[in-house]
Amino acid sequence: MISKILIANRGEIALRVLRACKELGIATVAVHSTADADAMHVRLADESVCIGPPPSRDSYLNIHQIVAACEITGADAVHPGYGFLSENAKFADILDAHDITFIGPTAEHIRIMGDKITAKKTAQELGIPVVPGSDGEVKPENALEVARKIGFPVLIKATAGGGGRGMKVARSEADLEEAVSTARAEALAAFGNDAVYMEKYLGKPRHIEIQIVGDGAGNAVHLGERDCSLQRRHQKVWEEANSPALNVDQRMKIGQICADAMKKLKYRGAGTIEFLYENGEFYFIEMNTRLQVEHPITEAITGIDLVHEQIRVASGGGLSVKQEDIVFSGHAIECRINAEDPRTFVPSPGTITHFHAPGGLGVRVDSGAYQGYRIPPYYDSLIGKLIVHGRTRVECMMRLRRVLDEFVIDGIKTTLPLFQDLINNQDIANGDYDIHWLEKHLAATSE
Ligand code: MV4
Repeated sequence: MISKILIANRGEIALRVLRACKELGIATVAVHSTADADAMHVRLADESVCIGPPPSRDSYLNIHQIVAACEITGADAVHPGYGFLSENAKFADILDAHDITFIGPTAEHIRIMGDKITAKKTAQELGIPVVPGSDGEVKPENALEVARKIGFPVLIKATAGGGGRGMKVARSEADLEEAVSTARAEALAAFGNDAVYMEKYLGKPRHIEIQIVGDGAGNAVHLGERDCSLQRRHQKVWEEANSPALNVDQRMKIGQICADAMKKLKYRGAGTIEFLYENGEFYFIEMNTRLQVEHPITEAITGIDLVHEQIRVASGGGLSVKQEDIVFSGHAIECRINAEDPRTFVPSPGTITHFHAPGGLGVRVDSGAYQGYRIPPYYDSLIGKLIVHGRTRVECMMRLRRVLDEFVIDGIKTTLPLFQDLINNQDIANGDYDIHWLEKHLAATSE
């Protein structure tokens, strides 16, 4: 059993995890850098420990400090949130060696999914459809032969990649040599590893991801999909569940494939299987072995608290639900509220002089922000998430329009005006968008 959880994170996700712990009657420990002493999650936790100066590597990424904070407070488990140490296999191993429960998958599963080639190979062996491509790593001298076999256009990706770094398109043979060498150089600079692989390039896909949870003993369920196609520079901006592009049969079919794969893997914890979706087909790209930012839209349409499930399976308690009990009800949209200029996306830290969150039926605001809160400049600019639920997509959109009008955040720039724009756009109303839509829209409306 878990009796005290240390939350190794900050901001809205630390607060989110804290709320789940409280609902389960589990004691909480917040950790924070010196820049976050006045954060909401620190105030609401039962205990808190300052773990270092503002830079993440000295505080939220400092494994020694976090383990020490567990020892000092007697925490018997750590929830890593997302980002920071959430997909760090070495951290999971170290906690294990200290008999502290890591609320997440095994270190082995984190490692498998952290290497994109091993992840793809594993997914394929588990029966998940993958993007056609090279069989593992591609060396520069073999690139042409592999690309001809796949057919142009092809995409070169970094094995250690993620977030689009070390990714280059080659539209024809003439582009190939340069694409491979720049992908390798970028991969080496970003990840210290220049290994690359090759895939068929999909031109206008949607990004659709399946939420799964497993108990580590061979039981797993899927909680449907999220459509995360609306993003800018690999940062998601707006997510929705269900995807406007899928019908119930497609949802249940790909969901079952993912749940069955996770049963075979004996996966423990929450995870997300990411696909590109084009012309009615799903193509696996990667798997995230953590709770994701956009998990609340799945919670809204299923009524299932994913952090409760994570804690249950980490303590050996098993899943609270069977697949046949999971019902997908209505539609949910999440808007990521960043402290950024809504047009340039330049960060805008500073003091919030006025903060009024909206309310009413179907409205959830996950945020550690409050009036008078000073946003430190050291971390990512996500200051909150607005999640709106309705019985239909139309009702959800109408509600979102009402809710955006109520939301007040003064003193800093935020991305709220961007959502005012999107909610009035015809393509968005029609659900007619792919992974390139938002960047094209921003370029077209900045002229
Ligand atoms: C692709 C692709 C097209 N074809 N793979 C971007 C980050 C990464 N993790 C995978 N990515 C892509 N992989 C093939 N074979 C296009 C992207 C991509 C993308 C994917 C999801 C969401 C937004 C994106 C924006 C640009 C490119």
